[in-house]
Amino acid sequence: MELDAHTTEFLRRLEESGRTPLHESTPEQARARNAALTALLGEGPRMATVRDTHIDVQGGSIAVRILRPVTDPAGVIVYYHGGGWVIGDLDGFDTLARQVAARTGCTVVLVDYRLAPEYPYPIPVEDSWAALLWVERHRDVLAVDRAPLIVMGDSAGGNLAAVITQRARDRGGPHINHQVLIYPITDADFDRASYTAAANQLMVDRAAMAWFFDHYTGDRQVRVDPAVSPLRAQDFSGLPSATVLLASHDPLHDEGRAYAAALAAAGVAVRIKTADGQMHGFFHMVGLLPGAQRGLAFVTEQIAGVVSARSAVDAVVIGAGFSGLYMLERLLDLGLRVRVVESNDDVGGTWYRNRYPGARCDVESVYYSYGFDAELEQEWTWTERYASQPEIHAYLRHVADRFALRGHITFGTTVTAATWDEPSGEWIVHCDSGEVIRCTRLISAAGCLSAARIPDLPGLDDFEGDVVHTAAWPAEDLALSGRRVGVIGTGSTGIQIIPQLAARAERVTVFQRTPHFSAPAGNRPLAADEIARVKREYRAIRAKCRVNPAGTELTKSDTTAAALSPAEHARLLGQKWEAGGPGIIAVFADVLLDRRANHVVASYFRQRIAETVTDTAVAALLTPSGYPIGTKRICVDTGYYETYNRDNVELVSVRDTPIERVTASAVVVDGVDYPVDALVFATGFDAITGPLNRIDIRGRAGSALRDEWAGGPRAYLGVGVAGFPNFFMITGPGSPSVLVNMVTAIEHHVEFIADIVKYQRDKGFRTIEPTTGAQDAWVERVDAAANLTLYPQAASWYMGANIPGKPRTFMPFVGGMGVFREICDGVVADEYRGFIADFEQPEEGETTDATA
Ligand code: NA7
Repeated sequence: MELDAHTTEFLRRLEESGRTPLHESTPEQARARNAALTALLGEGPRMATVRDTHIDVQGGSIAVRILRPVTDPAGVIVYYHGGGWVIGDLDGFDTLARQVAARTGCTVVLVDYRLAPEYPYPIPVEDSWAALLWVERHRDVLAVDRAPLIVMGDSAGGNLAAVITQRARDRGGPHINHQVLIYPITDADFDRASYTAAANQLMVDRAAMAWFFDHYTGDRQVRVDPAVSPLRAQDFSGLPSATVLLASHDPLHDEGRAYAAALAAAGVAVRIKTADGQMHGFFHMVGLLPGAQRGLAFVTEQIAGVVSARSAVDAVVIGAGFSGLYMLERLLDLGLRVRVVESNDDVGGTWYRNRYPGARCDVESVYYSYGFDAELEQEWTWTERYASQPEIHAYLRHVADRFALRGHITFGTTVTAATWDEPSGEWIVHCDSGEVIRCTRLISAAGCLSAARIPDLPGLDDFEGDVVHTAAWPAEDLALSGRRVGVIGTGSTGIQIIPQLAARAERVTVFQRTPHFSAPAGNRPLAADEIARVKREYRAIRAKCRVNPAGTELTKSDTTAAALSPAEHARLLGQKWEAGGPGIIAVFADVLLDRRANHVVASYFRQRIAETVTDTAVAALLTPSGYPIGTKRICVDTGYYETYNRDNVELVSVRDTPIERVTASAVVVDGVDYPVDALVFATGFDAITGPLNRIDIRGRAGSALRDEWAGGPRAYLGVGVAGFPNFFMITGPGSPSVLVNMVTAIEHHVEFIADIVKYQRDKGFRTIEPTTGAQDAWVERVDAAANLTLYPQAASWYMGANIPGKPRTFMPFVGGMGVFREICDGVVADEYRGFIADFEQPEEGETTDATA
């Protein structure tokens, strides 16, 4: 990442003016130069009053400046300025303090603690503490009686803010509601990577930091005391929530990140952001560096969120997988107070629960990852073409830690019901823990494939062995060695797990209802040069993913099968088969549109199965028929068909003779007992609607979502439902979701939702939801689009056909990612066409169109 162009120019001019490096200056010279620089900052916003006063401290007195905004103060911020404990004063931070006061509506108290080397450690800490106690004692004079108390500081001021926040906790008060740390000094360690990086030696460099420390405290023993290096504290629990803003080009970057991580690990809610292309000191240069405005906007949004706190939160997000984590990140960015409720005891969602042997993604890892943060994609390195479950889970854990998200997530808790409460304009969310949370917005990030399903087989309760669904695989793994394992289900999951089970168990009996089409995955380690290419071009690759139909870098073929000869068919199919992966289904433009094209591809697969499986009767059973290829999700495998050539693997067809029953030790099919010690259910999910229907969601007038959807799901753009105000779904029914790269689809919907929430807030709309008319038209369009394809011809989970009694409708939107994005962009450009919004609690029949 490049240094911001304005900063580069600023530093160039500074160089031209012939400045002496800080560490070669005397404190007096440094202070004089700093005063000259801060004189350039211009005036801040007008305040109701600005008053300087002196407060008594041990051995003297210090000045404080009280900046009161024009509105009634919503809170009070005690601000400790930066300057390495050696430089900085009230005037130099006046502009910044005014900006903070005006943007947050809080009174800001700027503290002029005494400076080193004349007043070394611990004097600045004691002065800062005295100022905090003074503010607490003068709440009435400051007109902030019960308002939130926030401490804030940058650099050395961030250090003081962190130190006194720890002290306030340890001494039982004053009660601090929030801490804001701008590139804080948290540790006296000059050897972290960001400290030594050449690119970070800018206005404040490693030598300058050493100079500051030497003036503050020469005693190296003292420097490791938490009152100098707060990162060295033993315990971070019980500290107030924190906003941490760092700069990318800053020696202090890593220790700021480490401090945020320590807080988050102790369960403190932390909001952290690294300002790209910015250097140490950028934050208070409002008026000089545009980056300072952006930093200010981020920080003051967070503070505004704290001071507007009521008992309710602004949003509850259900689920902490790919979608929940990113939704949380975006909403926190808007300064919202968010609670994520997650059933599992860790982040990851689908990628937490599906930890069965062989679990792996069927979208290439370099695409199946977040594209919203350029730093994240540079720092994470995928090791294989298709990532395994442990690697994806590790990635999501990394994301949660990197963006300090854990503090906002309640783990091990399931949302059971959510009811719209008209008088308060809030959702009342019930959890299985008994907790009830009120929120203004309810967002489902519950996933498309999270409601796992075990079919109702007669006698299953009598079975004495282990019964495991692949999506609830035991953390301690399943004992396989020397055991006979029965597997039910041969979809993507069955096809992944069966070769693994065959290699480890004594015997595997596969009960197959429908054979699926499977292509070789072609998985392999990623080479260093491939990774380098991707990282170099990542921004452009992500741009393609956003507009390409499948949400990956790959485009669809524009040649139909009819336009090619049989020899060309064979050649292209051979190439795709060798390359591996699900891309073979897009070999011709019309595979999913034209029966003949589809037949060409299906025949090729059938031929490969016949060539691979040695027993012709088994090969015949494994050969799919009766539905077009691709209309049930295409599977990818590693050695699946070869597995049936092993002696310890047996295939039992249950297509014509379904499983009769299960006994204590066997599965019975057509009167024959197949003895098993463990039963593995790879029987799939109540897809897309299942996770939502498991929750009793009730919208206006108590109407239940389950009832509204009894005849099939009805939603607008897969994101909202008429009659369910302020309710949003990430990749809900009627969006591309499972037909494209899920992560691209998730990022798009999350961003759409974040934008609509911001729009709603900016306009002051109390509620927003789709109109019935727009929803009906969209449902019709989704249906019509599906009917142009061969998809509805298969009894697939896309159709709801795998769940007895579930209505048969094709649930995802088949138009592809790019088309869907364009449609959504059009809706936004038309001021959220198809949504209605209310300003106030609506009287009967009274609504306001969002476009009004
Ligand atoms: P799928 O694709 O829904 O596969 C489930 C399998 O279980 C499938 O073969 C089903 O046969 C079979 N099944 C379900 N119920 C029964 C009963 N009662 N008896 C016998 N066989 C049964 O789930 P997966 O977990 O494999 O994959 C889901 C998605 O996750 C996948 O598409 C990827 O996107 C990732 P059926 O085909 O219904 O006849």
